[in-house]
Amino acid sequence: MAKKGFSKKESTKIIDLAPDTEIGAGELLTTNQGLLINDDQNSLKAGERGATLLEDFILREKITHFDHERIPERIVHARGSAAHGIFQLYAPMGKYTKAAFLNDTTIQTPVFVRFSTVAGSRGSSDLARDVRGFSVKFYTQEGNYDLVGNNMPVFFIQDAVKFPDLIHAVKPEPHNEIPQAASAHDTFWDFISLMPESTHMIMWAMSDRAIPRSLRMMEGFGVHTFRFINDKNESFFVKFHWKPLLGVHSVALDEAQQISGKDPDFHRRDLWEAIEAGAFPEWEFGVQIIPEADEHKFDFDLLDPTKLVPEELVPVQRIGKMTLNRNPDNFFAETEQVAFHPGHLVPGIDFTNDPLLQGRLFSYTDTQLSRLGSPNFHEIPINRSINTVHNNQRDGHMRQQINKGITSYHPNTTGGGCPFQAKAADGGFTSYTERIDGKKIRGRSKSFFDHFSQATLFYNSQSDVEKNHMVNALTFELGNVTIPAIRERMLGILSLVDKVLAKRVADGLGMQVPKKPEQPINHSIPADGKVADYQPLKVVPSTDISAALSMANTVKNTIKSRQIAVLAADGVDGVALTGMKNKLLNAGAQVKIIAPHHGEIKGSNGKMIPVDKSLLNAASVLFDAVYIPGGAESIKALIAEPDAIHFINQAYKHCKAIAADKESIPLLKASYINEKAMTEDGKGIVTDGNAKKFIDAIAKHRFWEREEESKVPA
Ligand code: HDE
Repeated sequence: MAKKGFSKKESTKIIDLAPDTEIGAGELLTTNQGLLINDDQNSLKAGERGATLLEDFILREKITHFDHERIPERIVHARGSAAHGIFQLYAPMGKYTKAAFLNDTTIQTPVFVRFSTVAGSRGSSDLARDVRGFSVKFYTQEGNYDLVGNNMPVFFIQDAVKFPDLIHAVKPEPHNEIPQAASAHDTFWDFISLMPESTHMIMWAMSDRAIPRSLRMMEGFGVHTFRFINDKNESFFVKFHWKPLLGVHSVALDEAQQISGKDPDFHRRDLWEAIEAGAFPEWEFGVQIIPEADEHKFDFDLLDPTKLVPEELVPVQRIGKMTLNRNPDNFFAETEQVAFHPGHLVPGIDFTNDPLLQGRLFSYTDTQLSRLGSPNFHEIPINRSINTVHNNQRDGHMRQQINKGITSYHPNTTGGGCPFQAKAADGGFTSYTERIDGKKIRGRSKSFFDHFSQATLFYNSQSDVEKNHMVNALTFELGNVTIPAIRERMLGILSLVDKVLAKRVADGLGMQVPKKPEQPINHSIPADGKVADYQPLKVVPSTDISAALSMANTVKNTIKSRQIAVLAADGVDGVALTGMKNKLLNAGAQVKIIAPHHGEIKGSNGKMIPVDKSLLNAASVLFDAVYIPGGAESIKALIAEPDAIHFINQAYKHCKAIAADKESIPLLKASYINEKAMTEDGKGIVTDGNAKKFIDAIAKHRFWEREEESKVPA
């Protein structure tokens, strides 16, 4: 029987129950058979200096278990971090979907969310230029629903059959396994330059969206068009969105590269620490709903995963909020063993025929079998449904459930007919009765043939700064390509997106944009095979610019959970330091005192101030902003400290808010900060120690316009 729903209290209980905790933890050491162990320091030997005995079953058990500790990492999305939380609906969605968790505003649905990079291995850097996975498992009363999305709303390819090629091309090259977690190499760009359908996604991947400031500051997208079904069996197309309440923010490319060295766990740590500090990340759940009748009203195909639905055409309705409020207890048990699958559905949500989505529906269970090693992966605590599971599936590796009785088939009389099929009144999943008429073909609809107009829409929607960053990213990536013909082909493709973009990248590469771009091969061969139809179509999009595509228009009203560095040395103005620190803390930021050495520093008022990190352990790229309190002695010491100069200089180069007291201005000058920026308003440099101005500046995230003038030697 399906449970009726969960009160706030009950759902909390459920979160606490999963995963299983160690029983008797903290008591005496035992073997896996429960035998008490008296000596865990020495193996069993033939005499004090003798050989180890094969009969040492305690040693063998321990080492054997150790030998088998690793399971295969995910073939894609291997590097990930996750957290528990809850989802709460704002208003019932019964008009569109019968999904129970989207109809009851009184329940809190437990969720487990895993964020990931795609290309790198499990130990790779968080800051790689890459798409981020955004997978949400909703533990609903009707079974688990997985929304396995990304932080970009489109994808590289239109058909699942190309996925292994895409991934082979982006992964480290097979002869020398270089480069790790990077797309800046020959095979990736060779593939892309021959795949015009990837152009729109390439614009996203070369934008700053691919180097997020935090996993908490990313949007999420279901990518494919899905279906909602209501209790009258009416269907609506739906696109899913996650909108972060902290806004969508990124770091600078140079910064990302440096963070990869200074703290490759930057995103993982940031997520963990924010949750530990009670700064729970929040996203609103958004839907774009399109009536069935409007399926063909767009200048693109809703089934084409290389297209988005501009918010100007169909607004995003925010229907609920997800809050991540608990870190996992054990990385392996939860984050590593969680098994997502776009085919984990609940009644009221269904697929469309998007050919990329259709292929995914096969892949995920298949990969769980190889990674987790058994069809019983649903019994691992993190994967368990909170609704009771009853069926006639039996046995298999590591079966946990002990099924009682003699009945493992249906129909039966031996088990009284149980488990019964659910009757309509009980709920249950029914696929949408979509009408399908067609010939069996291997081909693609002509409505998938436009590969450039939304790439241009994305590019045109970016601010000037964002465009500059895309030019830099493309110049960097193609600069790492060693085969000139690949670069040239890519310049040809870029010229079909925007001529200026192509020219700027070409200038950076010291090349010419090809006068006649090599006609991109269109892999979308239509069923009728007419050669003239092979070429990409150029559609004029119904909107020139979409504001939602630019991060420049994101929320910039909070400094909650931002990391602020305070640079200080002995003799610092302790009163100013404490005053600013308290104001920043009150506004929700995290503040770290950084000094030339660990331990404590002595304030000018004689009070000792604890140091959080030394300049050796800290780095400017790990902070959002920097404050330099006055105190003549402290400033003198910091001016003589190259690491302090470098710290401020980098914060300036990366366009971060900087605040200094009047007395600290000589240190700013010594750090090569453009004096104009120090005096002009709106450049993010506060020189009078005013906390309010500083807080407003940090909330703006970055002063990218400083980039042009801040040619500094950091
Ligand atoms: Fe995945 N993808 N994918 N993918 N994907 C996997 O499943 C696959 C695609 C996405 O945090 C794998 O358990 C195919 C699009 C995320 O555990 C695998 C195709 C989108 C995650 C797989 C796609 C995604 C995965 C690897 C083309 C965005 C991480 C390990 C048809 C909508 C889930 C695993 C986690 C993981 C296959 C395309 C998102 C191999 C065949 C498009 C977020 O099954």
